[in-house]
Amino acid sequence: MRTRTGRDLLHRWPRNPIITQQDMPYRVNTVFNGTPVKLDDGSYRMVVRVEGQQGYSFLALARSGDGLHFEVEPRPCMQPASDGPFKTWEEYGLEDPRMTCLEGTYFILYTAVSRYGHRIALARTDDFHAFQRIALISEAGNKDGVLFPEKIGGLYARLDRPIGQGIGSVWISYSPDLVNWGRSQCVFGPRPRYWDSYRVGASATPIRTERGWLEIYHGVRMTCAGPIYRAGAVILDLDNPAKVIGRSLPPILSPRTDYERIGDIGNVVFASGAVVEPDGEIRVYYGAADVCICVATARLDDVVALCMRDAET
Ligand code: BMA
Repeated sequence: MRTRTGRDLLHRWPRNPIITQQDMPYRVNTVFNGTPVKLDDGSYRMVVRVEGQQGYSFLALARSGDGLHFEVEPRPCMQPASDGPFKTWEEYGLEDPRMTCLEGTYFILYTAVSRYGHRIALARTDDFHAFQRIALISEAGNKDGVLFPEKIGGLYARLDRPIGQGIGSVWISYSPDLVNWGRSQCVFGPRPRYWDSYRVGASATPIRTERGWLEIYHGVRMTCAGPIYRAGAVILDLDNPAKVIGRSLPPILSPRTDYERIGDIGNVVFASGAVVEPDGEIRVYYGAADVCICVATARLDDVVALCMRDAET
C-alpha cells in the first residue's frame, strides 16, 4: 500500500481519509484521533474519538478486516459518565484514547475533560463489548497518556504530558498496579527553533524494537496563524525509557494535503496509534484537521534508522 505523496518519511494511503463523519452510523460533528490494535485473528479494532453535534466528545469502536476499511459500531462504546466518581471529571467529554494490549487485556487511556481541566483516565475491555472504567490516574493538567505494552523493571509504565511552567513535555511514570503512579520524570521536551518547539506529547503506544522503544509523538509549532501539529519519532532505552537514545530531526509526517490543512482545526496531523505488520511495515493512524481519520506507512526500520541517524549528528 506504499504510495509516495509529499516528501515525508511516512507515505499516505492514497484513499485517505479512512473514516469521516459521513461513515458514522449516527449524526456527529467529527470523528478523529483513533487508536488501533490488531488482534490475533488478523482483524483490527480502533477506538475513535467522536465529537457529537452538541460539541463534546465521546468514544466509539470501529472494526476492520484489513486495517484500511473500517465500520463503526451503531452505538458509542463510552459516553461521559452520568453518575459515580467519573461524572465530575467527564462533564466536558472523553478525548484522545490510546489503546495498549497488556497481559491479554486491552487498556485504554483517555483524556477526561471537565471544568477543572484535563485528567488521564484508564479503562479496559477484554472483548470489545464491555468497557469498564478503572481509575483516574492523573491530577488535572495532564493528558496524552500512553501505556507501555509490558512491565519495565517489574512495574507498569506510561508516558504522559503534564504542563509545567507553560511547557508541554513528555514524562514517564511507573506503577505497581496501574492505579497508583509515581517516580515521574521528564523524558523529552520541545526543541527551540524546531517544528516541535511549542509542545510535544506522546502519540502511539510504544513499540519494542532492537534499538529501543519507538515512540511516535506529536510536536507543535506555534505560528502567528495558529499551531501546526506534526508527527515525530524518538527511541527510548529498553530498560530505562526515561533515557532518549535517538530522535528524528525532521518530522515523519506534516500536514500537506487538503484533508490535513482544512478542517475544524487546520494544519493538524495528530498521530494516535500504530500497528506493525509482519512484513515490517508500520501503519500510523492519525487524525487530520480534527475532522477525520487517516493512515500513513513506512518501513519500521526506516523510522528507527532516522532516529538513530539523527542521534549521531
Ligand atoms: C490537542 C488535542 C487533540 C487535537 C489537537 C489538535 O491538544 O486536543 O485532540 O487533535 O490538539 O487540535
